[in-house]
Amino acid sequence: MALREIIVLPDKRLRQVSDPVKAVDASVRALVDDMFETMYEAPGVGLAAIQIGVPQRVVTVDTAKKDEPNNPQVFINPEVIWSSEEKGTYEEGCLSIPEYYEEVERPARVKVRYTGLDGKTHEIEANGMLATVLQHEIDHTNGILFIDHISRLKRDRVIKKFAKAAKREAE
Ligand code: K1U
Ligand code: ZN
Repeated sequence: MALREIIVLPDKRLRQVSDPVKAVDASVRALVDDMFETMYEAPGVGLAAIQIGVPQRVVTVDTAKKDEPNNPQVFINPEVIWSSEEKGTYEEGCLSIPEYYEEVERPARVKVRYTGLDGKTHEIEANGMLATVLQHEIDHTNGILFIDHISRLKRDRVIKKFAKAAKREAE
């Protein structure tokens, strides 16, 4: 297991569409181990492989509350196959856009098809926090960020702020 660096805005890799995983082999299992270590250390409730610079469609999630035991979940090649008409609003954050939070409206319930670490196809119907985090992470695998779901004014403001910070750091 290894702690990996989380890439942040304006890193262009965050806009990359990740490749499907062809086989769940030892390299995918090692990637998943690194992702959990990185996600728990951050801390975060989800992570997509592209956030550590690996353009593969792999997502880790743990939405367990503080007083509950860990509930690590792995979604390989996840895709939303159904979403509810009903919407829900959550204040989202992103480990790749540190310390920025904004309300985002998304379908309240989704059905997701994915491959598990067992190499088999599974489906899960999610609601609440899990539905939000899954949609946020699947967006990452498609190069979409949660700020793409907010107003242009707010998005431009946050992109500018992170571009400025990166420029300052490079100087
Ligand atoms: O994908 C990511 O950047 C991780 C992100 C997931 C997420 C959070 C909230 C709504 C949608 C998606 C995070 O985990 S940000 C950190 C966070 O929300 C959190 C961290 C510790 C405890 C509880 C929440
Ligand atoms: Zn994110």
